[in-house]
Amino acid sequence: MGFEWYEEFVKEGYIPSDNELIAVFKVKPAEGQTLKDAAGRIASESSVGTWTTLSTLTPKAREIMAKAYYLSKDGLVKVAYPIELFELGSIPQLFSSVLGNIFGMKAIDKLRVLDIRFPEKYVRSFKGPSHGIKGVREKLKVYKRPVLATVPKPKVGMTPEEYGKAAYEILAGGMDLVKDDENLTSLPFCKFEDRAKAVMKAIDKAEKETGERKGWLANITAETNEMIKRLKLVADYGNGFIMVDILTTGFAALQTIRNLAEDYGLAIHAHRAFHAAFTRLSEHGVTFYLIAKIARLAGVDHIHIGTNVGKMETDLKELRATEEVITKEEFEPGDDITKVRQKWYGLKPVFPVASGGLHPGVLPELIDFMGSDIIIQVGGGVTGHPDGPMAGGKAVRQALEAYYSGTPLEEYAMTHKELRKAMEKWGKIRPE
Ligand code: CAP
Ligand code: MG
Repeated sequence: MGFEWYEEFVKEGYIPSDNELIAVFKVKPAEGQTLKDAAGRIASESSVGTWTTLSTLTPKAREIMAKAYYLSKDGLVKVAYPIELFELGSIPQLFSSVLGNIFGMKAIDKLRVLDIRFPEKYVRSFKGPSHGIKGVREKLKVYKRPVLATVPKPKVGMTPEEYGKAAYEILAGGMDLVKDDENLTSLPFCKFEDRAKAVMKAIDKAEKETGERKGWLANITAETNEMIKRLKLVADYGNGFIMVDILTTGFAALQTIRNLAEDYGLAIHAHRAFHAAFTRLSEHGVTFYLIAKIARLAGVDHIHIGTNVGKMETDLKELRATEEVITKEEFEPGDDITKVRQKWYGLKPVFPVASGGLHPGVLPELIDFMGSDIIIQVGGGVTGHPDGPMAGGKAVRQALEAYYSGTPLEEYAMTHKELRKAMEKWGKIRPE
């Protein structure tokens, strides 16, 4: 129509410069709309445009218009964005532009943001992880095998004393970290500071008994000023880690916390609760792969990415790519046209966390697929052991001993009671 100018945002064949941000979309136009109509709207609405032509259009606005430069017949659209469209160092503004209004446009029936290539200038405007994989391994003095964590279950419902007792048993049994669950923050029957006191006592006792370094993934998730208070309290107690539910706190809060955590020498464990609300549907939303890349920019040290054997829905190809893109210095998409090459310009790697429905019987398959440079969280698979959490921790360590000595679990279980009892209860089931 005469008042529209969306087609000015479509420049097929345009070759983006290295300094532009490139977004990859999967687009299903609404009834009566073409892919070109939809692509023009995406590039317009996520950069400088609106639904009608403007007499107020400035030369600068025209200069930084985004360009939909690649449209494929099966609905793949790539858009190039001049870097001046973005506030360097600000993740909220990235969401407000490329991950904002476009999801709600009538002309687009379904939209999924598959990947974003962040150019060098943008990547370098973030500090990234303060510890990275090496720094976390150094904190725990665990260098070769996966780092092990357990959430005391029930996920919520224990008093600080009960929680402290569970934490001691888990750590004395052999786990390196005790992790608060995603919805355990500061509750009437388990206030954050009371839990901190109980867990630190447990850590102290377990370290003395095992001679191993132990830690607490302290879930500080709350309003930002409260998170700052809890972060400082955790550091005062001498713990080396905090945990943040990064999608429920939001990236603005995470960026604040990230900088303070570095000042206090704390590594950040990122829990991704809420992600599946917008990552799971294959036709609409955002890939978790992209969320994980953004989390690396934001500077988390660990992030849950799914598993090949657990209870959470996981696409194996995506799992592999996600693990690679958060750990490698340079990601090459190979023949995967839905992803773009990404360099990290020295940003530290993020520890992949495998979690959800894990128990000793599935650990060999897990490590075969994800490798050893991971954090393995085993919640119910430790605290649900027939002989209790300490035996559960021992069973996990025995499963790893078996794996790294090349001994089948069943054989190792014959001479290791805790592993045998775990195998009797769960075998090698993959929980759903
Ligand atoms: C796992 C868990 C984690 C999930 C999150 C839970 O407990 O503590 O939050 O792993 O999923 O609450 O379910 P279990 P993801 O070990 O007892 O299953 O890791 O996919 O983000
Ligand atoms: Mg949990």
